[in-house]
Amino acid sequence: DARDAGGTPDGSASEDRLVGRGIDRREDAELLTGRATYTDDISADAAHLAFVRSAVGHGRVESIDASEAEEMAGVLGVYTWDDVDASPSPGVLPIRTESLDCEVPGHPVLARDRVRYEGQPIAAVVAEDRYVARDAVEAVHVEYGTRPAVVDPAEATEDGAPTLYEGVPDNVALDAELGDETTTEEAFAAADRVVELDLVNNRLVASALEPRAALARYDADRDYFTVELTSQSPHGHRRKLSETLGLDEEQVRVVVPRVGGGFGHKGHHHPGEAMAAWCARELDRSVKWTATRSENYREGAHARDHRTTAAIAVDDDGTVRGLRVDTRAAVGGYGLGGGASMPGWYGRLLSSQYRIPAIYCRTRAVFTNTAPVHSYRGAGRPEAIYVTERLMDAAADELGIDPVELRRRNLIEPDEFPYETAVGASYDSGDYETALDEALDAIGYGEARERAGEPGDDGRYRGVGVACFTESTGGGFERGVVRVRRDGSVAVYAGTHSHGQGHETTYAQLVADELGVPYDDVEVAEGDTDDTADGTGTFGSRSTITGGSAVVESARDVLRAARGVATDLLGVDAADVVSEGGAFRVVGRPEHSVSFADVACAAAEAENESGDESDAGIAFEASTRYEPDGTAYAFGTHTALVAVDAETGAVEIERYVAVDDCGERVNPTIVEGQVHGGVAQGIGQARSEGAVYGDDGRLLTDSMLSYALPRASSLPDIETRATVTPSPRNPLGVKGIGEAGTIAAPPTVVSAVADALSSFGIAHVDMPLTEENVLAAIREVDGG
Ligand code: MCN
Repeated sequence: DARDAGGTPDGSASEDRLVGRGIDRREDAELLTGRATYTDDISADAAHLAFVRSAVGHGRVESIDASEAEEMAGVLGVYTWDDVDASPSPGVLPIRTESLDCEVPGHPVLARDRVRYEGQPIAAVVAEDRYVARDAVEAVHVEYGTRPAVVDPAEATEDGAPTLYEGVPDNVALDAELGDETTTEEAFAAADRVVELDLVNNRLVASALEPRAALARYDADRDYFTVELTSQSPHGHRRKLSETLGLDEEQVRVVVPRVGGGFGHKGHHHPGEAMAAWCARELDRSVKWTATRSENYREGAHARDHRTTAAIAVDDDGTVRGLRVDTRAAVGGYGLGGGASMPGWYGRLLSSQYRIPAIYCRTRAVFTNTAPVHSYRGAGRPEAIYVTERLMDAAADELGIDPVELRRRNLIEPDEFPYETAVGASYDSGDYETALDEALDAIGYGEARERAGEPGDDGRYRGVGVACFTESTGGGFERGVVRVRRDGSVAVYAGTHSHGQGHETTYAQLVADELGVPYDDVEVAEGDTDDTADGTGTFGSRSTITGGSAVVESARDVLRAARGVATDLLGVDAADVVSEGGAFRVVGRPEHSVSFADVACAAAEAENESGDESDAGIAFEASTRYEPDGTAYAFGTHTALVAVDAETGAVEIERYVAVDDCGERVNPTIVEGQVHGGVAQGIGQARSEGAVYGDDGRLLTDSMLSYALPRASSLPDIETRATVTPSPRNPLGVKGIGEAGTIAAPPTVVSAVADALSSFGIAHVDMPLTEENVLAAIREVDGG
């Protein structure tokens, strides 16, 4: 049992509990040795789907000539919108257009007559194998009436900008407000100083190891689809697929095998999945689609891409009086959840860790001739924290107050929780100053501050950066099922779906503790819509809070039922029975006991006698639909030391310290791994990543040669520490951790680089901090 071996108790775990131990992830052996089955590994004698994609960023499709492709040996079909239109399927991806301020027709699975981003699917080709399919794609000839494109969300709202939809002259899909404009104006008028910043939050694309893929099978007799695909949300995908295909959800089963990373973009519904299913029905044959790496970059979905003008109102003593934020965020050619849900996930986090009495945020979600924008690890929260933290540094600079001191003066205090922010967030719990001090202590802030802004012996300028953050985690409902078989083994099912997070390990820790059974007796399965009646999925660092609590509640129900059976078997009063160490014992008579497995066997026998065959072999089962009692707000402080070469613009991160608080930690090693991954991605955004479009809407960064992921050599050792402030809003006291690193790292690194360049009079440099961009910033203040 992992209680005796393999675990590395970190001091917070009690002797016999698994929760709190850094047990090795049980899924890793399979993942690391290449034995895991991913969607593309399943062949099922499938035909292959590939797409003819728009070669232009904006235009009309004048003609499509597929005759040459149709004649090619091995080609089974070439389809355009007219074919989809003539079928019973609506063929339009459900992208919550109803939540937008304007009427737009939605994202057709194949272009109707207009293309609004380079890479938009125009025709679908199905062939016997993937090579023939790709050759046939090359043989389809499309003529375009090219239109001027607009790719920058700020430019898209200016007069005279090209428009994507006739009925939306300013390209604004959604114009939303949060906070109180009048109070904020009053706060600004009364403040000693106002500091303003223009900020760019660069456009990112998830670079998961596994590109998106789908394998659809169709059973004509039952009019029933089974779709295996790469998803973070099996039930979400079932709902969206059924809407796109015009089916009842009962006609679709979604099965999600191993997923090689998601980072947000596998929660989004892409044309490829829907068309694989549509073609499977059309051809009465299994059809598989696997995106190439370039296709992944072309229609991502993408994320971030904000242009923001923000201001902070402060008094000379460092008291923050207000924030004013005006953001234009790209949603791409077709309005999507990521853009449209921005006021909630973005604006609502702007108060960060601070007591800010007045905040006003205007957010415009803007159509641009770019790939659909959805979410990327953090989804709105990194953008918000970036704004607030950059403003804190700018205000400190203006006031001549140490940036840490300015933050400290405005922190919400531990006894102020629950705390309502000016943008309507209700923070559950926090001890911000302790985490801040831990970070400062770890990095040696005092000494670092003394060296900051000055060239060292090697001629490079040192800087220290700090960012404090909060993060909304959890939300919505989740389903958790616990089933005990007659041999006492336990199967756990949840509506979430791990795509790298380690749920198989952490859910097993939770359930084994509740039931008091050996860890190895608990199996965890996710990803089959047949296993749980409903479910929400894995995103927004919600799984532990919602899925973890759901399986724990079910385990508690199971334990109650088992205790009843044990009481009967032991022939004593219920009050005299305790469960411990995988057995039920009579109080005061420890030798008088019955094992969990014997109880399960007895319960299964009784079930058999009742004659219900569907339950054969099942001793106990409980299913819980759990919804937390409000959002849990994780938090922390990250800090970094950098060295900047002012001759070349090269940035080196010399040290990086992350102090995170995600409440009780189920598995501190997994938590640490999540922080490492998130920080690596956050550093990627800060230093090198960015999807770049030409003015004509052509994507210039369509491969890993041009989209610069961080490499091991550009990452520092990531030092992690933790504080533990439980959340009162769920039974586990947990908060999420999956996205903390991507939220904290960008402002931390930019803060450190700006600090290093302070003697040049530089207060801010936009991401990514490539050598080119850093040099340009130095040259600009140097007067060229
Ligand atoms: N955990 C814990 N104690 C806590 C909180 C979490 O032990 N207090 C553990 C959990 O049990 C789980 C892991 O840490 O095994 C992450 O849990 P949680 O914070 O609840 O987040 P989710 O499982 O919901 O994961 C979502 C989050 C998001 S939104 C993205 S994007 C993301 C991420 O997780 N994408 C990832 N981490 C990723 N990690 C990998 N390897 N690959 C991705 O695509």
